[in-house]
Amino acid sequence: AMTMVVVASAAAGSDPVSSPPGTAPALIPMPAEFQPGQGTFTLDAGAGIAVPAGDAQARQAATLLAGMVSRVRGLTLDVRDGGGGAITLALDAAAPVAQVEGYALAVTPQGIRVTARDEAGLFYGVMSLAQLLTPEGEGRGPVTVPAQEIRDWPRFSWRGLMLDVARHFQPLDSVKALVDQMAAHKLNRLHLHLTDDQGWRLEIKHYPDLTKVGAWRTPPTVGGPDAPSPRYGGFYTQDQIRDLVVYAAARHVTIVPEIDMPGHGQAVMAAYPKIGITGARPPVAVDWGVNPYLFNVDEASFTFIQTVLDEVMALFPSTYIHIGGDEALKDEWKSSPRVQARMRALGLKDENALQTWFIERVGQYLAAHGRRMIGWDEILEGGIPPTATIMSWRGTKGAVDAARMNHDVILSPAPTLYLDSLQSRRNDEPSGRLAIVTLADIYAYDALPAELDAEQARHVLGGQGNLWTEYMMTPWHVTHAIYPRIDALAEGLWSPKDRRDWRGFLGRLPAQLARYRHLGVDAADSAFAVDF
Ligand code: TNX
Repeated sequence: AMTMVVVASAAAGSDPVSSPPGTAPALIPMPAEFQPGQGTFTLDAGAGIAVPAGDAQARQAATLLAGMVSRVRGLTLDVRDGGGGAITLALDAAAPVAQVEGYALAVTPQGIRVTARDEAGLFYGVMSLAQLLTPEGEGRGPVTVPAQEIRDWPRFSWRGLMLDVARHFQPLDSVKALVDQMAAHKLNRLHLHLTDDQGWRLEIKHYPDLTKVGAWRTPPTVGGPDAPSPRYGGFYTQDQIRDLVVYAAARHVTIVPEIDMPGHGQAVMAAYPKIGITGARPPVAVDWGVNPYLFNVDEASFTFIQTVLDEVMALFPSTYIHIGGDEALKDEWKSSPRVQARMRALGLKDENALQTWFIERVGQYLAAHGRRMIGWDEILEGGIPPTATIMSWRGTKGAVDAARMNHDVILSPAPTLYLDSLQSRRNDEPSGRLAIVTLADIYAYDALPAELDAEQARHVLGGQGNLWTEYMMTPWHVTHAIYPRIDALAEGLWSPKDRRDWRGFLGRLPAQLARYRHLGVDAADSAFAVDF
């Protein structure tokens, strides 16, 4: 009878318990360590969150916590600069968790305390607390949390997501909403694929036609009363990017820009044909695939690239700048006498070697400005450019090879980490890449290739889910592709391997899905229309 009463009161939504006492907390991603304590703590409306006096970053974290708890549970918390509160955030060089980005979260009958040695750690402790305070159940009001201590830190430093804003432009507000959810999932790198054959999405002051011409194309459908306007596309102004970078930094997310070269450059050639090989002006591409247009390898082309990168570096503080390097068909280089002459003058044996030379020249330019270059694994084909960090998408071989050559690598293999893949065979599954990648597939993925030894494994920075948007015209479709698969991705990139537990993860998901409902995130229900 006792049990019945407890269950009934939780179902009625009053004072729910964030997880059964003594059991691991219902967090996604699962924390590294957990110790149950004695008793519980109940947080009531109006309770204070005390942040270190004058610490703007911690104050921001506390404000986000208060916002989430208010939206999901209707519980108002009061952020206090210095002083006391039921919740205390403390930055402390002697905090129990020494790992970078780590934190300790202690719940006692007297209150809740989050401590960390760095701001990112404090932020992630606060994000965990936001989940503890928004347990499963639709109730509003006070929350009871069992006494416990969580000690947590990330497995990988690069916990990424890529959004292709080139194939279909994605509005700034949707990008910010993604940043919010990445932060809540302890993901920390948003790679924006800003340029491709179908569009150039970043204002560049020196080359206004990149966005005046290159950001627009013929709409995907023509005719009918609902036909979109004849100019289809969009771009981010430099002011918008500055705003986004600050917004993301406050959530410990670094925006990593990608400017794709020497292939995927049709929108560049549409704006500035001289940067290409033939000098002819193509239209901005309206369909998908791998197109022939390549950047030239002459000095005018490098002046263009360097000038663009100067503006990119001024806008994006990220140490890493992605220069693409994928799917560059070499036919245009092969058939250009001037490119062939240059290749011979440089003593390069073929077009793959020329690509490596080209990429390395860009890498040197970035290095001279204190930045580091990332490229897709195709840049290995002519020998690895010395300054490159490799992001491998054609399986994991590129990453394994590069790590063995002492280069840093990031794993984002297709199809498993390709979020444009379908997630069910249900007949209302929105279109996507044909492979079916279920929640379970992503959950099972391990970003550390088993064939690397311990020394080589140190070069694995982490992993990344990639969302290409050939099929994703609307923010709704993007949202559908990302959620809830982002939960599986985040647990794989944050939690220790031995803490991963698929059934346990499924048990923790309903609370997350309820948060999505409250926050207006339209997660894919078809993710569950498969046999796990
Ligand atoms: C391959 S992954 C591409 C993209 C496509 C994607 C579709 C990579 C570096 N290149 O251009 O959008 O497949 O899934």
